[in-house]
Amino acid sequence: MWLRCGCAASLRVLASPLRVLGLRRCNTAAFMPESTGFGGVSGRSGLQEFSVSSSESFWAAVARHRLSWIRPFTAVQDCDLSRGRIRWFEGGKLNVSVNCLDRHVHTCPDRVALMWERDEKGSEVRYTYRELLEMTCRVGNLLRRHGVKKGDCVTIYMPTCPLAVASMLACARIGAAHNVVFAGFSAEALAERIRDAQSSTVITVNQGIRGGKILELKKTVDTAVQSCPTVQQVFVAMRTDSPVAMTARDIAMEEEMLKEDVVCEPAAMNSEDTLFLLYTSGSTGKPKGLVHTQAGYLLYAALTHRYVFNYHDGDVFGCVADIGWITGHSYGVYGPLANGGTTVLFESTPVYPDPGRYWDMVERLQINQFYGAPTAIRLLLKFGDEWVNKYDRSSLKTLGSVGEPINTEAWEWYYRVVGEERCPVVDTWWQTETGGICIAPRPSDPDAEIVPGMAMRPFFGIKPALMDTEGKVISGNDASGALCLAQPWPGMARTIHNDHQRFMETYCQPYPGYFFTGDGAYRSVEGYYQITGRLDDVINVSGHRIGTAEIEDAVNQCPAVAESAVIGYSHDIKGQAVFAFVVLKKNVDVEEADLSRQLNGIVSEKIAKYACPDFIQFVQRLPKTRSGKIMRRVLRKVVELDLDSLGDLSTLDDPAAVQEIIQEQSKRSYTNQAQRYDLFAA
Ligand code: 6R9
Repeated sequence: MWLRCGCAASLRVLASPLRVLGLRRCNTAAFMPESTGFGGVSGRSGLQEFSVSSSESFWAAVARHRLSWIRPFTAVQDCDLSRGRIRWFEGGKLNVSVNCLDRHVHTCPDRVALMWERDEKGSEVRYTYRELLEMTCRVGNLLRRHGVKKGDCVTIYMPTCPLAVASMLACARIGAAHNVVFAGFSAEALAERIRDAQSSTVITVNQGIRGGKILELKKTVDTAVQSCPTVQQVFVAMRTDSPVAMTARDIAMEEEMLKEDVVCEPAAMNSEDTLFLLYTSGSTGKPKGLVHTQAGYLLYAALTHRYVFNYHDGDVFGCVADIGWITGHSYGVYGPLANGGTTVLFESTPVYPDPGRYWDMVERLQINQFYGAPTAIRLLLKFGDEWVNKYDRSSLKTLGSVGEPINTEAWEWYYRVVGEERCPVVDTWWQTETGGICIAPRPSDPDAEIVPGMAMRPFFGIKPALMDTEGKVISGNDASGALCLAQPWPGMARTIHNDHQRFMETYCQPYPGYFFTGDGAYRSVEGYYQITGRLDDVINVSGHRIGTAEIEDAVNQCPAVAESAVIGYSHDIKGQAVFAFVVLKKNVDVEEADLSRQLNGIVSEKIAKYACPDFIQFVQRLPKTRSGKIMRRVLRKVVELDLDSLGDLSTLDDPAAVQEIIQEQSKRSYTNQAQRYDLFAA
């Protein structure tokens, strides 16, 4: 049973005067109150220029104004990107949960903080700021009583729900870091993240429920912790009524929470203490635990939430991302709560029980800003406009998109059908590493143009740079290059947990003095940015990052497999899908169909279902360079049937390998195979 303290009251707060004023060129102070101290800065573009050229003054004013400090900071920043040293607001002390809860409880205790859109349609539950604070304090006290200390890292393996949010905030309250692991990850993937984070405490639920299907989360944790010697205790909350087997290590969470006080002394944290780890895929097999710290992260999440989405007091913010991803952290939890907002926690899928789910929810919860992923938009547009038009969407003011490039067709449909051509669509580019949105069409001067499918404008404090193949900055417009960020900003990740060297190699060393994003971008004649995709071996399936090396590692564990090469190819709904080329060991005599099933089983067991190959082609050998590197670039062209641009094959050890694969491909008609769409990955 979910613990709820007190009664739920839904109180919508009146629009602030700011909403009425909007952004006027002449009224910069009404748009951003801090700007009165910026001396002569006017308009959005003036603010952007100031935020980049006088970055210290900008961030100091914003940090003083928007965060509650226990002790003020003494230095705004101490950063050197070339050395991978990133520090903001040092000397300052604060508590993130106080910033997200207590200060709003003082001013508006009965304002709704969370609207939990449960998987079961029409059974939403609201939590006020007072209730969320009480729940957080109980969890904080519970964790403390069970020995969780400042500096520990708690792994959270839960569906998107209020108790997961309270658990995150409780960690922040007592000074522990959290490590939320997406509840779709397998036991092995979970175990790897628990071990790397050295967690001794895990929080989970008996079962999850998504799209009407039961997910045995506690069982997954049981399997995972068998290979995690650090784990001493597992808190188990009850999402469904089904009892689960409890071991000596397990603690019934709600039962124990009831014994705790609703007041919990917040820890005074240094600005640069760790707030959380979040694992994400890179171009090697091992996921990276990116480290985000307290003040800078929270400030950046709050500021972007306020200005990119034009969020105002009283609005209902509907981010449908799972809390297991950075989007769920920054725009499901921290950004909206730091701003005293009302945030929706979406537990279901876009098509459950039918493809009208999102818009039914928009009407029921009166959502003002809707933030979703292109993969879901592409899926829904195939079901037709009726599913959208059935519901009243007049509450909507801004539509957001995140996770991958949004194609023009999906953008147009989102704008025209969902938003009735009234709501700006903000295509927001950012990453787990950046902590918050870095490039988006808004904020901008009022009525400034928005170009479909373009992220367009850098946010305050963000200075993008495009690099050519020689590592030089490209100065002109109408040019493409490797996207870097030329100066530090408070929201950026500080390091990779236990592996600063990898942080340096991945982000700081490719272009010394710059942060390298791993993405390519085009800068238009007008100076707008368009993200063109990853430059490394990371693919993006339904907006979820996955390294080709991670999938290859899993596939190669099958005893019949000698080696494999995994690539991403275009897929009309998922954005990218997974194609695996597999070389079998000699004398293996298994039906290909059986082997394909086996390999899919291994990938879903080692990683997650969404990482399973959509197609597997068994080949005699892989195209390699003379130094033994697999030429994935060539395989990608073959799969995309772009045989005219295979490029330079002269470095190949044996070009006949490519011909063999092409011949093998032409024997099969991949287009006839139904494209599998796995809802769990949606
Ligand atoms: C927030 C998030 C980051 C990678 C990023 C890029 C891709 C995200 C995008 C986008 C084009 C957008 N990406 N947003 N590509 N347009 N609006 O998704 O974080 O899971 O770390 O993924 O996703 O390739 O580098 P994360």
